[in-house]
Amino acid sequence: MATRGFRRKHSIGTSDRTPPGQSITEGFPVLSAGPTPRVPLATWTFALEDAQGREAHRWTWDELRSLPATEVTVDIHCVTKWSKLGTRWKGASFDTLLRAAGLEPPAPYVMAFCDGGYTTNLSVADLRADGSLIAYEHDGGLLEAEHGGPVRLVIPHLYFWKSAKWVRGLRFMQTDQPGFWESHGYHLRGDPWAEERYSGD
Ligand SMILES: Nc1nc2c(c(=O)[nH]1)N[C@H]1C(S)=C(S)[C@@H](COP(=O)(O)O)O[C@H]1N2
Ligand SMILES: [Mo]
Repeated sequence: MATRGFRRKHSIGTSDRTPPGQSITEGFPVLSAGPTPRVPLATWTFALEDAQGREAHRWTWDELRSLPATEVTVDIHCVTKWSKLGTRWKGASFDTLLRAAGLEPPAPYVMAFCDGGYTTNLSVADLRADGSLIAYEHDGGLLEAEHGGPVRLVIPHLYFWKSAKWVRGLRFMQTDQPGFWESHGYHLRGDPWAEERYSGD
């Protein structure tokens, strides 16, 4: 297995920042399992739910955007083998949400849920990792709908399917349960540096 510091000097489209099997793209491909949902910002909310599905806290669009913001510049890696280096995002960190809600995580995992029905599972530790964000801006402008606007997760140290577009909330879970792609054979965690593409990798 290739390691992070390994340089493939003679291959085009990789660098020491591309995980094994990935190639750099200059574009920004759109990968969606269904149509792009459109939700009016006036009724949009983002919720944290306890393990029983009870709402612990919710933010409107204006409330979310008035929380202390975090900006990150990160590399992203899609399991379909493209990587994009140096992407810029702005949003609220998970710790900012917890602090604003006055909550301690009641369980070690979450299921992210989205408009359109997409779900993906994450650990609280991965949500809290450096670079992870609940993002509403990309590259200096509001997040485009096709890329997950108004709000998406950005979990750059995991394959990009974990970065749920059109995210509407996080439901805490006591145990790690598969989301949409994870129940179709993809890895429960999806670390690109360990090539955790499929369950069993
Ligand atoms: N709600 C939702 N989120 C999603 C997806 C999706 O189909 N629906 N696709 C995932 C996959 S497989 C990838 S690679 C990225 C793609 O994000 P992009 O379209 O902005 O490149 O979003 C992830 N988040
Ligand atoms: Mo993907």
